[in-house]
Order: sequence, then C-alpha cells, then structure tokens
Amino acid sequence: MIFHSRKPEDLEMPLDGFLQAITPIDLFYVRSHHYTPTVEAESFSLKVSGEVGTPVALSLKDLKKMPRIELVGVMECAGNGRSFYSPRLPGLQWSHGGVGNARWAGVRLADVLKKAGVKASAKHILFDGADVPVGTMPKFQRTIPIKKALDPDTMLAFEMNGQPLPQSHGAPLRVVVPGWGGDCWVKWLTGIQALDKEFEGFFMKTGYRHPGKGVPPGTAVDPAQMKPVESMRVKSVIATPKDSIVFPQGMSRVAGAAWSGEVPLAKVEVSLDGGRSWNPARLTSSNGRWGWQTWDYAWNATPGSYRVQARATDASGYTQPSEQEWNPSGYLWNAVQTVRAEVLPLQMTSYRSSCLGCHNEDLIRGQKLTRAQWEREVEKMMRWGAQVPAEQKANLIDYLAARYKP
Ligand code: HEC
Ligand SMILES: Nc1nc2c(c(=O)[nH]1)N[C@H]1C(S)=C(S)[C@@H](COP(=O)(O)O)O[C@H]1N2
Ligand SMILES: [Mo]
Repeated sequence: MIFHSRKPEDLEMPLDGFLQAITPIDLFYVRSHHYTPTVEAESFSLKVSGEVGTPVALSLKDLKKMPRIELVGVMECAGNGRSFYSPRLPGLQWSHGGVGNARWAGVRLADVLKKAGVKASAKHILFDGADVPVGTMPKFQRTIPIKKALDPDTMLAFEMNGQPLPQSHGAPLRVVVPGWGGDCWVKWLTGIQALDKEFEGFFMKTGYRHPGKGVPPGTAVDPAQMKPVESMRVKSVIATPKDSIVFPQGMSRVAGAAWSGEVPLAKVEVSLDGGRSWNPARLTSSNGRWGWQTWDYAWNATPGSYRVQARATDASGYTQPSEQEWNPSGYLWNAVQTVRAEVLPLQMTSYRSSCLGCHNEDLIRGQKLTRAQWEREVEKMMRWGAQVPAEQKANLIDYLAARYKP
C-alpha cells in the first residue's frame, strides 16, 4: 500500500490492484477522517430515529435475520486523483488508487427504514459513525437523499469479500451507496436519522461539494453555489504497462480496470499514439452493474516510442475527457491517463542491461544529440561503469542517434 497517513489511517492501493477483478482486503484503500474506533459486534446497536413512526434499535443479530443482499460495488473517494490537479489543492494527495472493488453483503437500507416506519416527511437520511473527531474538528456525518436511500441496491453491509467487515473498513456495519462517492459510505455506522431537510453539518454544507461544472483554475467558489458530490464519473486506469517502461518488441498487453457511477460503463478503448486513434479493449470480468470491470488489449508491440492511453465511455455516450476541468476541492478526477512506453528492436535488448541500470529512460529521452555526441556519451558512460558488449556498441549508438536527435 502507499501510505499517506498512519493516524488517521489513509492508505492508497498501488497500480497493480487494477489488474484484479475483486480488490483483496489487504490492497483495499482506507480513508478515515478521524482515528479508527473499535465497535464491539456483541453489544452493537443501530439506532434508527427522526422522521419515523417508531424509533428502533437493532442488534447485529436482528439485522442478520432480515433478507440478505449481495453485490459487487466499486467505492471511490471523491478526491481520488487530486494530486493531478494544477494548481495543486490541499487534501490527501491521491494518485489513482483511492478506489477499490469489493463484494458487499448486508441488508437493504430501505428494509431497515421500513422497519422503523419511515414517514413521507423524510427527505434525507443522516448516517452517524462511531468515530470521534480529533480536537474541535467537525464530526464526519453525511446524508443522502431519500430516493437513493430507498434504492434496492443501497445497503448496510456487514461483510466484505465474504468476511466480516474489517475494522479499517467500518466494522461491524457500514453504508454501501453503489455508484456514489466513498464519502457517503459511512463506516462504523451506529445511527440513522430520517430528516425533513438536508443536514446542515460541515461535511454536507462545506465539505464534499462540487460546482457541477469546471471553473477557471484557482478560483474560489462559495460552498452555497456548489452541490454535494453524488454519482462518480466514468473512468479507466492503466495498470500495465507502467509509465516510462522500456521493453523488447513482441506480444504485450495493455490492461487495467474501468468503472462508472449512476450511468453504467459501456466500453473501454486503448490508444497507442496519444489519442489519435483508438482500439476497442476486451472487458475481462463480469462484476455487474456497480462493480468495476477489468479490461485487456493485446498489443503486438513494434519498436518505437508510444503514448499509451485508455478511455472509458458510459451508457449515455459520455467519455473521459482528455483535459480535466478544475474544481476547488479537487474532486472527481477522471481525465484520460497517459503512460509512456519505449519498445526496443530485438537486436537492442542489451540496451536495458547496459544503460538502464543506474538511471531510467527519462535521462536519455531528454537528450537531442548528433551521432558523434551520442558516441562520446556512450563512451563516457562506459568509463563510468556501463557494460556494453563490443558487438553491440555501434548498434546502440545508431539506435540512440536515430531516436533522440536534434
Ligand atoms: C554505472 C552507472 C551508469 C550506467 C550503466 C549508465 N549511466 Fe548514464 N549516467 C550515469 C550518471 C551517474 C549520470 C549523471 C547523472 C547526473 O549528473 O545527474 C548519467 C547521465 C547520463 C545522461 C545525461 C547526460 C550526462 O552526460 O549527464 C545520459 C544521456 C546518459 N547517462 C546515457 C546513458 C547511456 C546511453 C547509457 C548506456 C550506454 C548509460 N547512460 C549508462 C550513470 C550511468
Ligand atoms: N465514519 C466514517 N465513515 C467514513 C469515513 C470516515 O472518515 N468516517 N470516510 C469516508 C470516505 S471520505 C471514504 S472515501 C470511505 C473510505 O472507505 P474505506 O476506508 O473502507 O476505503 O469511507 C467513508 N466513510
Ligand atoms: Mo473520500
């Protein structure tokens, strides 16, 4: 995992996680605003109150007696990708891995609300977790509108990937809001209140808001002019190849995962030329409506420099943008990712062992030299310790001179 913070706990999934159809728990990202609380499963009680006919308190046993549902769902932090925004923004500096895809099991939130006799006056559902804020920081509390709360796929989950919910992910009970940002998937859930209006707390009225459109980079926007982040947007991430990779020509692949929010994922395409032409990728998982799908593109790689990209499109025809619009909190990053790859001719395979042991391609790619200059450069590197087989030296110089020329 990539450690952003140990306390509170904020961990990011590394890129290889996007090759897995279901994210194993030890790779699943963790995002906690406060310290991780311990909620005992035995004494656990979920209080349901507010705009209901009969407030109820339910134990874990009570919940497990209710009809069980299960689904694969991707959860993504609204701030995932924040580190790519320019100008930079405060907040966790996620790269791609503030997202994961798990199999969740539990009960319908709608069934729990019905048990308490939810009234027609209920417009928003407030979730309360057992975590306690640090200092005078506001408590992490989120509401979702009643329509999404009553959706048959909105769940209170006590299992993740067939195991009891792990402590870092909200044991013993958390909210699962398929298609929506991770911020409303409240962990360590102990209270539900039906409200007749949207909650006034910090994390609704100030935090997790988006202007609904891009604004000029660096602009401040009054939170009152913004709306809560709800649905996530269609997105794909390339797990392989890794950026700046150099590899010999031959069969290779481009692969990763793609997902969407309320509007389902429709397709994934791959470009090898920085977005000039696109080829369909194959979806390799069947994780259903709310899960992410792994995808794969078979690439018969011939020598050259490539800008590898993937783009996903949702069922409404909306495709990931090539340039990201800016917003003041760095939410909902979904611009197309670019990975640079260098494919070597077969006779050049010693290049990697000769030249990329001390530094990577970046240092070489930056040069624009004549053949004579490359010859002197290679000889300098050989004096510094580069091992170049005698019969490869001329080849190597030709290769560099052809590729990185003035
Ligand atoms: C033994 C380690 C080592 C190997 C192997 C090596 N280099 Fe370097 N290379 C260096 C070092 C050290 C630098 C200087 C880094 C700096 O000053 O920032 C460097 C810098 C460079 C630069 C930047 C320009 C310069 O001269 O500082 C180029 C281009 C370069 N190397 C090319 C190559 C090529 C081509 C090969 C293979 C023939 C190679 N290197 C192999 C250690 C190595
Ligand atoms: N009680 C509580 N629930 C919470 C949070 C929190 O800090 N406290 N963080 C939220 C945010 S911002 C995200 S992205 C997800 C992360 O869930 P995970 O740690 O299981 O990945 O949980 C959400 N639920
Ligand atoms: Mo989040």
